[in-house]
Amino acid sequence: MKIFHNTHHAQHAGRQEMFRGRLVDCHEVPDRLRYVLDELQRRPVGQLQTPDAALNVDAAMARVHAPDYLAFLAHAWDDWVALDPSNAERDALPSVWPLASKHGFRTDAPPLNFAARLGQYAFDSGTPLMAGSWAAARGGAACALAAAQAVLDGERFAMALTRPPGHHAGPNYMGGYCFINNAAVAAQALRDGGVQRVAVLDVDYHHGNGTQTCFYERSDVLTVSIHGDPRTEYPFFLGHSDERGHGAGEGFNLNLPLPRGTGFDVWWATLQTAMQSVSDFAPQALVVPLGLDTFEGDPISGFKLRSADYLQLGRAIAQLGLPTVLTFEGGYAVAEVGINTVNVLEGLRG
Ligand code: Q9C
Ligand code: ZN
Repeated sequence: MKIFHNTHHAQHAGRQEMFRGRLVDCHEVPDRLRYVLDELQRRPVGQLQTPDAALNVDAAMARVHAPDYLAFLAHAWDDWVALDPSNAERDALPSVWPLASKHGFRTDAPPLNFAARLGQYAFDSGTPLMAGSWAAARGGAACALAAAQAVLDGERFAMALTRPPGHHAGPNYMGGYCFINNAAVAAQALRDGGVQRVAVLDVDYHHGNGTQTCFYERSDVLTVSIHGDPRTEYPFFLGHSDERGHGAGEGFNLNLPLPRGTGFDVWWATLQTAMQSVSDFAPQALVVPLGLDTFEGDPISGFKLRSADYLQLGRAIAQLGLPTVLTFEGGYAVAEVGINTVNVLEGLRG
């Protein structure tokens, strides 16, 4: 198994996120990835490497994200500091949004004001943007592309071990700690490399709204997600079971929401349903957005998986018998995220 880690990740280190009317310390912190790397030192389950610098990461991101969104991200920090030099000491957080055009707000007259532009491209105020966010997010896309390329070259398993995470980022928006959708970049790179059908099996606690949206009208990429019920859980506005895809994509999206508090037995039974739908689709490759925030000790989530359960998850993924790319998504019980992640990888090896 090849594990591509993002050497730029720590340049993205948000200070605070908006939560219940005040700023609280960020949950999505550089230590998350450091703990995984530490555990990989103890249990070297794969070959740790960095992506080949020759990979065309900008082209791969452009296959998933809108050009204006990518241009916004690339220049956002400079624009923020240009507003006021003292902004350099503060992260940029959105504070005003156009909602959807059905509410009467216009999206055909793009604003020039930076706060408005940030709001146009973000769906929450929990995703701070700072000087190194673009370098970190772009470095993560390189990991996703490298992992997809490794699988195209015959590797059975490859992982993009990166942060910030990606599965909440849509074609033209950020949110949920995500900027670039690494899982979507990997899935599209597999398609572009000649794989006819790709399945995405998202096991993060939160619905993979960004990935779902990227492929919602397509029949060549099946998206399946097991997650906390959006009626009570983030991201709230997507992830219901009646979202089955649209147009050519109808029948190629499956959401399996579960109530907050769900334990391993019910989660495991739901995983079997998810895996059956993947098998029925007969894909030639799999992408797993791997969130470890289903863990019982997670500070912002509500499922009750235990560390040993992640070995089982790894074994189950391996049993699908598919060339597989994993992307590192959520998981905020920092002290255990390394053990839980490497348990999945150990389980993959059978
Ligand atoms: N203060 C991922 O797991 N905020 N994103 C929830 C907690 C958003 C999670 C409120 C959670 C986003 C990749
Ligand atoms: Zn999550």
